Amino acid sequence: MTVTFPPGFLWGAATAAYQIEGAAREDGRTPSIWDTFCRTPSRVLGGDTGDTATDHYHRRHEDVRLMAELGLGAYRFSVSWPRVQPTGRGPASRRGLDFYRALVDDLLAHDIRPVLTLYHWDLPQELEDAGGWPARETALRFADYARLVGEALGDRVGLWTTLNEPWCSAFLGYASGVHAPGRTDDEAALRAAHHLNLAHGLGAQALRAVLPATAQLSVTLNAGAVRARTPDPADLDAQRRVDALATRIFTGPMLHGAYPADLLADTAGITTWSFVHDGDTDAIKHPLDALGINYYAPTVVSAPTDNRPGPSPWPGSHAVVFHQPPGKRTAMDWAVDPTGLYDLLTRFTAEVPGLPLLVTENGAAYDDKPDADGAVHDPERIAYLHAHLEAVLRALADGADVRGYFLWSLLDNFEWAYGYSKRFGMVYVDYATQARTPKSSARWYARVARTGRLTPS
Ligand code: IFM
Repeated sequence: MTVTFPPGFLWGAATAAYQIEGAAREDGRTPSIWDTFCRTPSRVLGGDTGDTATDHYHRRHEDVRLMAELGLGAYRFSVSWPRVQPTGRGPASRRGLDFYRALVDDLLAHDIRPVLTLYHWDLPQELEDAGGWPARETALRFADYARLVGEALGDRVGLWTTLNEPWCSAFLGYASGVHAPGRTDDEAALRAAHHLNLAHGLGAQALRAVLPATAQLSVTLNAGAVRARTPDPADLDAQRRVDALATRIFTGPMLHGAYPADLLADTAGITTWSFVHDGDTDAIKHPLDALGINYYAPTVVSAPTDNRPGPSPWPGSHAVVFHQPPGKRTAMDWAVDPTGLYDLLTRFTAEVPGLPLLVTENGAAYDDKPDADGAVHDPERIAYLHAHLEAVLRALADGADVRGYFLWSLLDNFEWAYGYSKRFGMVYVDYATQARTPKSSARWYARVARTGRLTPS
């Protein structure tokens, strides 16, 4: 099997605004749902907030220099909606946009390709107060926001992503409530999923109208690599149900122009889907230039042996039981299993031939600590990345059209409900001093990116 990636393969790292920027109250930024959620007792471990995060807002230069030193060819970041359109409506904030203009200029000056995500979970609180993603209006607001950012940065950003992991926004945010805004209402979660889909379609349309013809549009999904625990038909049915809620609820309308019939049937006891208006699915199926896949671990399911009521991110999930796969785990307690990545890449190549794929996130949290000399050795992360890049190579060898790989994450950062307790970065951040120390995985990844070859650690 080849150990060399194709020429032009994009090597990058990814971050998200709320997880790294800090400067939560500067230059006119208003609270997002995550600012509010962090201030709600018991929602985020240790009461952590993104107020300061990794202070990237003030350390942008240093961080871009670090990326250049690590030889990254691309950087995937997200724009903070409440920073560039503070009330979620109306005109853009010049100061907010200036930050991203300067960031992109810095990246381009270092030959690093900017890959911009419009929405990585930080909905302006004012829009949540007006109904949030369960309200149709939010999708219209998103299209407006997309146009503002497109007009401001279209001359210098070539690859655009509408949404990051809409599954998390809809189901963790509105069904299980473990993410902002913390609601637990299955019907609202399904509405949210539809309005996120609509936001994607309308946002893509708005971007297309203002971007140069060469600009590329994409969306990033954390498509589930869902497996049945046994080949028993009841377990296979559990797999089908979860696949519908994890993946096909988004890929159905986005890639094929319709919601899957089995999803509509499975959720008939929760909603009539009357919030899907005529013409919505046509709008959602906007032509894309790439599909972003985020992958961390597979999901293993079986048919129920008992009922487990209570808030869950899977509406109707009493019909499914979730299992921990055997084997190694990361600090998130997620299984290390690269075959899930291979499965997703080959699945989408078969499902949507001709649509290029990007691995827009992949990585692992471990309990990294500096040694006595201040160095941070993370051999487990290197092993994780190595195994997953091998899976990408296998998928490429089997015909998958994978154009790039973005390591999650450039820096240790705010890991949502886990606060700062989980470290995903290839660069260690000392939160007391904000000092950045590349871990051994960063050196290893830099070598892979430079040579395009996978070498043993
Ligand atoms: O940190 C998150 C990121 O924001 C979205 N994808 C998964 C990562 C790890 O949990």
